[in-house]
Amino acid sequence: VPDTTALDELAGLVGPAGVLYPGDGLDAYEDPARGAPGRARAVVRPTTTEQVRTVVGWARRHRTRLLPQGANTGLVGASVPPPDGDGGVVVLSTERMVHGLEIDAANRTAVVPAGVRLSALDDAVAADGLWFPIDLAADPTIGGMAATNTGGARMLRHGDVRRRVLGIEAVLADEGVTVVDDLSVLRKDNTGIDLSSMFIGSSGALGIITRVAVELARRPAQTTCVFLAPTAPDRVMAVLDALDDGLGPLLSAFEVMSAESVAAALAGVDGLRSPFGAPAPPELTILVEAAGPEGTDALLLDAVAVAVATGAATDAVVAPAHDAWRLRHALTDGLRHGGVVLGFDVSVPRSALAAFRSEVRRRAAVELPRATVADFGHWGDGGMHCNLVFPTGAPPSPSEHGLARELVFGTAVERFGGSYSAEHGIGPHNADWWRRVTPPGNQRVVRSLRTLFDPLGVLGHPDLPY
Ligand code: LAC
Ligand code: ZN
Repeated sequence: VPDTTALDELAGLVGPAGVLYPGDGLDAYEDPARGAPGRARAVVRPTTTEQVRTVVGWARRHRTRLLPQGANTGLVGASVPPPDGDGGVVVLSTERMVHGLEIDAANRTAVVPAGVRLSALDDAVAADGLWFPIDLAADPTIGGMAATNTGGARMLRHGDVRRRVLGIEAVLADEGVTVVDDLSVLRKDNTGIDLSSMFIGSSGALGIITRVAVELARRPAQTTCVFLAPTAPDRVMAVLDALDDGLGPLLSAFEVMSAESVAAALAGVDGLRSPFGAPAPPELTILVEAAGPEGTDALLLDAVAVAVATGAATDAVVAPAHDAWRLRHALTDGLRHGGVVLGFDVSVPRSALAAFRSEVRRRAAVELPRATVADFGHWGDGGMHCNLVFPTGAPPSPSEHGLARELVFGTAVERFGGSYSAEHGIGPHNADWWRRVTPPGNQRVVRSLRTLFDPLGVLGHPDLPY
């Protein structure tokens, strides 16, 4: 645990406004979007890459753990200090690293300081007809998005962060406090091993990402959404096929929401409308988005008509895009109003989604009868947010929590060859599964990188598995 002298030294290095102490109210840095709050010794807020180097050098000298944090919207616990921590962890917030955004509109790229929020980047490039087309229910920082390799609801069309990053600048915690300068804005640059890629999805354990070069996209002229009710869960992929055939690359999202999730959102969040007007939502509601030039709406309606004609869907209604996404993004919040949510972000091959879902429901009815399964997710990418909701007055016991993890992760990974973290990355919430299923050789390679980049182990959450 650093003594006050060490913190005084830190304030001397980054200025008094650069360090916040527990008395300053650290809730925003200690309360996660999901899970238990943590406790930090202090929060340091550097403004530049050079200041990050200074802070990392300080952490090395004092053997103090630095926990990089963006907007603290992560869902696997990697951005908040440990709840039972002795207060020894210092949060390195990138929130003041927002100056010097460089936009090349004709190249459709931007070099973004790590602390810039997704919404701020979109605002800055809107006048050029551009956007960073990763859609989330939260507003994270670009550095955090890179460190966790965020997926989101338009991954089907635009990819995850890894697919849109052209280069990264990061500060290592090696002896020289090296700056890895790989900020290319070239789409084609095949000059050897891709260093930037190592930091994407690293949860901040290999280096502090300070700037990110990203590929932007043209904003579509027209965005249209339709809700569809599939005839049965195992016909959802037939609906996707019909839409793919009719829309090709114009198909930009294919989300599926269970009746339990939609009902919870309608009950718990104001101002939402039931997709099909009826009070009880169907077993599954598909949200389809098509985005492109004028005329995209007509193509979407034709493709929907084909899906209905083949018998894969029974009902379809056009919804204003804003309303459709408001409902979709309200699901997590809605569930939280209705109970205590254990959320699991899993994926399986798309062909196995329906079977996975019914197996989880079958097992949950037997093994966790107090829980309601309320799933929704990115079926177009094989992703499912598999939530188990317990009554508010009777939250899950530790043994129910353990059973739930085993049930959902075990079914996804061991039964269906899926992943225990489809898009939310690695953090304390799923570190045990990283150890359990990552091949031992791969674990050794990751730990070797860690030793090379951060030999003293001062970077990242102390409960990461590497
Ligand atoms: C979503 C978050 C939970 O898709 O990933 O809403
Ligand atoms: Zn998601």
